[in-house]
Amino acid sequence: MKTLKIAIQKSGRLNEKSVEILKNCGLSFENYKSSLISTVTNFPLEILFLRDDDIPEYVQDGIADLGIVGENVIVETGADVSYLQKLGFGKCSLKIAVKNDSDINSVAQLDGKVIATSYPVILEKFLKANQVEAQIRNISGSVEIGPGLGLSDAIFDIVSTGGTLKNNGLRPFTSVMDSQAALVCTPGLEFNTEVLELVQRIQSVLRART
Ligand code: PRT
Ligand code: ZN
Repeated sequence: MKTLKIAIQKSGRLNEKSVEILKNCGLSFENYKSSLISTVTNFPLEILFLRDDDIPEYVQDGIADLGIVGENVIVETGADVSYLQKLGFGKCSLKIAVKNDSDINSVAQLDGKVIATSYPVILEKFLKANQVEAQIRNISGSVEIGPGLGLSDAIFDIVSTGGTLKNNGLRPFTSVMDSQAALVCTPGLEFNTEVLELVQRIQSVLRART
């Protein structure tokens, strides 16, 4: 029997819920803050703790067989992975927002404007689909600060409660995609016996919640 590897976020918004769902599946493992790998003692599985950005490519390349990561990160990296199950946590939307007093109210009005984002791939696809030519400014964090500093006319970022936008004097005007954490696997592993067993256990944990 092959020991599978599952990649989950080491720390951040998805870490706790990822660990929780695996434990609720009856998997027994140590979860030390400092360890990057943990062996499940009652199932042929190892858990790799990684930066979320690296998970889609690790799964695509088969370095990890499975992964738990936000759909937004999968789409942004363009990794070729197979979706097994949406997990119902880490829910958010990717939205375009402008300053409260901006006169931009439609996607077409973004033409010729500067948009700051950490998700340039998703944004570029969206703009292309809408035949809008805007300049994308790739920023790795604190994107919401851009319009206030005159760095950009708009931002494209993750929104969950909307509190951060509000606190920075921004209003969202269009939603590009919804996202949540998903269980994915390397293409071709969908019907592996242990993968199927794990998916079944996760589905019964999810069913018990509703
Ligand atoms: O260190 P590592 O690279 O692993 O983590 P990270 O810092 O890149 O990601 P992390 O932990 O912040 O987020 C992991 C995933 O959680 C994201 O890829 C999304 O799939 C999901 N998620 C859900 C969110 C949010 N909700 C969210 N609100 N990711 C980020 N945010 C940010 C948002 O950009 C905003 O700046 O949180 C801020 C607060 O949001 P509001 O709207 O609630 O104010
Ligand atoms: Zn990240």
